[in-house]
Amino acid sequence: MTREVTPRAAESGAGATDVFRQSGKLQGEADIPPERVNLLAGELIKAANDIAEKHAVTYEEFNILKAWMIQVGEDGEWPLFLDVFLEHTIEDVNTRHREGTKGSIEGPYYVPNAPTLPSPATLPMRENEKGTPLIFTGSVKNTDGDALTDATVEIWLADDDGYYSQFAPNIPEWNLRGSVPVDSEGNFEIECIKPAPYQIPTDGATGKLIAAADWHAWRPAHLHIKVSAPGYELVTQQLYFPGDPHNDDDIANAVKPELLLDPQPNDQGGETVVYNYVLDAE
Ligand code: MBD
Ligand code: FE
Repeated sequence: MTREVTPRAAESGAGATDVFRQSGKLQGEADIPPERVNLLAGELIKAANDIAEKHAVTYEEFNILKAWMIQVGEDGEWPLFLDVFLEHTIEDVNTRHREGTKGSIEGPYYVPNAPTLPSPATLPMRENEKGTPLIFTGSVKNTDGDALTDATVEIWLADDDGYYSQFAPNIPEWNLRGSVPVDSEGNFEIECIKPAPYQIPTDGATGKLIAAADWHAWRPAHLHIKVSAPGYELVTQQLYFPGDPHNDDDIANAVKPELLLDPQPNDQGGETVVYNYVLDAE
């Protein structure tokens, strides 16, 4: 997949909208029963009316809301907006039953079918890719402690400037993205860089709302991971680094204490992080 992209929010938003449309996530759409639509849409509309009543929303505010919602669509930022402000709760209620490893939100910048790189793997990177070299290593087991030797660890991360390949210009297609089957013992090792803190696009409709409300647009530095194995629940996750000022103040509310890494200096001049996964059976 090749897409013309520039660093403007509308282009990264349009990219995220394209990726969502192609993702197959809408397959079950027609199956949501009317009772459920009535309940959810009804309560959402009631909540909006309650807010309008409680705060005596003016016509000026109502019209700005309309214009802003039109702009979110034009900028292609509904995936971004919903993943930042709502996905954390969706993720939480859908993974509460798990005994195994905690997940986190997927966000708008996952692209399926990244190149397969057997462990130990080095992610696709540019010559002189900026950032501290990072070795991410660990194991994948089930809740009984058995190694899952047919597991796959997918990983994607922003570069040192906070840009994701395929959503910003002039970055090789699969830069800092890969799909790593574990070794015969269920272990993996992935070499990449330590990601930088990430600011969500400020020039699109989502950024305009953030500025207008006097919020900030930052997410802490994070790795995105998906760990899968046949017969087990997919873990979609993010991992974070201690000391990041936005770990306690993530615009997307997606940090959990279980997702903080403990980086150690390694003898290659970079850092090593270890994370061991436990998957729940389906
Ligand atoms: C990201 O990189 C991200 O992970 C989320 C959840 C939202 C916007 C950008
Ligand atoms: Fe991200």
